[in-house]
Amino acid sequence: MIKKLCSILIMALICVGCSSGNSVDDSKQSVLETKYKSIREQKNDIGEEKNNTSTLSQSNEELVKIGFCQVGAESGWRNAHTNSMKEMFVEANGYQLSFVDGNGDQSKQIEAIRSFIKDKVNVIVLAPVLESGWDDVLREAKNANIPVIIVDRMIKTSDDSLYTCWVGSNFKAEGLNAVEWLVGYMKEKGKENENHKVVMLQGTIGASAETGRTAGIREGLAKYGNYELAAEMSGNFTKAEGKQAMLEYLKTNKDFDVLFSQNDDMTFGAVEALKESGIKPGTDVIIVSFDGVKDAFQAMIDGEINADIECNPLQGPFVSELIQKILSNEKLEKIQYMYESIYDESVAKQEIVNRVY
Ligand code: GYE
Repeated sequence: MIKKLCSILIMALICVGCSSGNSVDDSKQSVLETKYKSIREQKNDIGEEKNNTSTLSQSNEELVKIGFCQVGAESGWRNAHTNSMKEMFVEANGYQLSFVDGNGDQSKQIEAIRSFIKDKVNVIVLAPVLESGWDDVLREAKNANIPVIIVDRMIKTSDDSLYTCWVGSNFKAEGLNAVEWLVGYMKEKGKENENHKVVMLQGTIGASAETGRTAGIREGLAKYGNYELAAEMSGNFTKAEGKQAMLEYLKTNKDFDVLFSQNDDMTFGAVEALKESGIKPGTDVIIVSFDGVKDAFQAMIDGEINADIECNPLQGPFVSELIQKILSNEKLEKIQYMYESIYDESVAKQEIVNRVY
C-alpha cells in the first residue's frame, strides 16, 4: 500500500510543470523538477498553475483601493512582476490602483506608504527594496487600520503583527538548489573530484533576494570540500552594474570556472564582460543564473548560460486572492511561497516556448 502511495506521489511530482509535446524532453525536465523538489524547504507552494486567472466577481460595489509600491524597474523579472500586478488590479476586477515606482530607494518607498495612508487606501501592497527599516512606517499603517501585504522580498521585523501576510520566493532554497544543480553537473562531466573556483555576483546587498540566495549558495558550497568561494561582489541586480563588477574583477582574476549570478540581468552583463575578456561563458566558466526570463532560455540554447533557477514573478492573482480573504475576514496563511522550478541547457529548447515572461 505504502509502495503504491509512493509511486502515485512520484508520478504526481513528475507531472508538476509538464508541458505538452515531446515526451522524451518533458521527462528530462521532470527529472530536474523531481530532484530539486525534494530539497525545497517550502510546504505551501502556490502559483503552480501557470494560467491562474482568479478575478474578483464583478459587482456594483465600490472599487477596492490598493496602494502598491514597487521596488523599481531594474530587471526583466521586475517588469514581469509589475505587469502581473497591474493586470490584476484593474477596474474590471473591482480595483483602483495607485502605483508608485520606488526607484530602488527605500526612503521613496516609505514616503509612498505614508501617502497611501493619507489617501485611506483599503490595502497596502509593498515590494520592499531592503529587508530592514520598515517598523515605523508599518506601525503607522497598522494604527490607521490598513492591512499590509508584503510581496516578493521579505522584511525583517521584531513585530510580525506589522504586516498581514507575505507572498514571495524561498530565496535560500533557490541558492541551495543552484549548488545542487552545479554539483550534479560536475558529476555528469566527471569533474566531481576536481577543485573548483567559484565567483558569486550578488544582487542589491541587504535585499532578502540577495541575503537568501547568498546564504543558500554559501551553505550549499560549504558541504563540499572542493568548491572554493573565491569572490563575492554586488551588481545590484542590473545588467550594467553586473557587467561593471565582472569587468573590474576580471582585471586581476581570470582563473575561476564557476559563476553564480543572482539574477538574469546581471548574468547578461557578466556574459558580455567575460566575452570581452576572451573567456567563453558557459564553457570556460559554468554559469548558474536566477529568475528564468525568456532571454536567459535563449542564452542557455546558445550555450552561454548553463542553468537557471526560476523565480516566479506572476504574483498578481495570488495577491488578489489574499485581498479577498482579508476583506471577508477569512483566515489566511501568513507566509506563502510561489511555486518555482529549475531549468538547464538540456531542456531550454523545449521549455522556451512555455515561458510567459
Ligand atoms: O531576482 C531580480 C530583481 O526580488 C526576486 O529582484 C526579486 C529579484 C529578482 O531585481 O531580478
